[in-house]
Amino acid sequence: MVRVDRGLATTIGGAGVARVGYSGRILEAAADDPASGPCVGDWALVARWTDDRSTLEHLLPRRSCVTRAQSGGTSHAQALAANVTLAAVVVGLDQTPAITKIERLVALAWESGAQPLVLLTKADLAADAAEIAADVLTSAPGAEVMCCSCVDATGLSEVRDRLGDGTMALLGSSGAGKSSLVNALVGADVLATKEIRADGRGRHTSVRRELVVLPGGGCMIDTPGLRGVGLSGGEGIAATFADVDALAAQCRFNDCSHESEPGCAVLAAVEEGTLAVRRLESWRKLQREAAWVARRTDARLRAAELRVWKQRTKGSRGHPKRR
Ligand SMILES: Nc1nc2c(ncn2[C@@H]2O[C@H](COP(=O)(O)OP(=O)(O)O)[C@@H](O)[C@H]2O)c(=O)[nH]1
Ligand SMILES: [Mg+2]
Ligand SMILES: [Zn+2]
Repeated sequence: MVRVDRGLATTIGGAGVARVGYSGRILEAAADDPASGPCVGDWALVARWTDDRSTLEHLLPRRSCVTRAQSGGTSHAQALAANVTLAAVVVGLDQTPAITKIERLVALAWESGAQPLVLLTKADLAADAAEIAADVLTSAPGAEVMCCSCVDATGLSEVRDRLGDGTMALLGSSGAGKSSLVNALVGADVLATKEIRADGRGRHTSVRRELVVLPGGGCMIDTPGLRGVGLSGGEGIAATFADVDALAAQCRFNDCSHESEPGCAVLAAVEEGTLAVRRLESWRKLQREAAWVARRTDARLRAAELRVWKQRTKGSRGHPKRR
């Protein structure tokens, strides 16, 4: 599936590119849990009807999926890109990289089940790109960090090689250079890009997620600028902060809160200067947030169970209802 719009998806298959509608079952499942609805990168079974209409009947299980906790109101998650091999956090070096934002997106990338990668774009604008890359690596242990530029083509072939015939999702703020990178790898302007506004903030050019197949194999999934990325689980945070996690395992108390306990290895590392206070604070913040999302999700599941139970008891009063 290369594009998903309201009620319609664009697919590539044996018969080429097609616009397909959704079956009732797909719509029902998506209404129940939006994250299980059709997503760019999904593999799907499509039925072709005699009147030439096509409908998407079944989604194949995802091997990985970049998912964010829905921003605003609900605790429903939203699937951003399915079946990616690399989840790339794209950061433009036209500005000083915001490390806390990178940590958050890297945690999201870890949660996807794909290999996280930080792509520092616009390397032509930074005198010390390699130094920044080394710095970013300490904030994202286990992730890969690469630099590239669409202007002087630095690093583009390395990115191309790293992708191979896999699929890369591009995650990052609007204006980071995601669409430009896709165009540079394709060798043609297949996606619209926009000039940065005078205040340095990107304009939202991409409105939808889109999968682009590169000449020679491999796919790129461009996503619209991500604002307000909520994390839906704790595993991504643990992976992103593997260094802090390892320290926490050495604390004297199992339930150490790393606030003031004696024998706290985390606080000791801060004291020694081997762990940045900034990093400890951003770890705490993301953990609080994940705990909040987990509570909301629990509440939502309980409400759903209650609905099912009410329906069942209604059904047993002689009006059996088909689900
Ligand atoms: N100097 C420089 N500018 C770039 C590079 N890549 C993208 N840009 C510029 O950054 C702006 C935003 O790029 P765009 O690809 O639309 O960002 P997106 O919102 O992440 O898709 C555009 O003005 C691009 O010309 C690069 O490698 N070097
Ligand atoms: Mg774009
Ligand atoms: Zn501790």
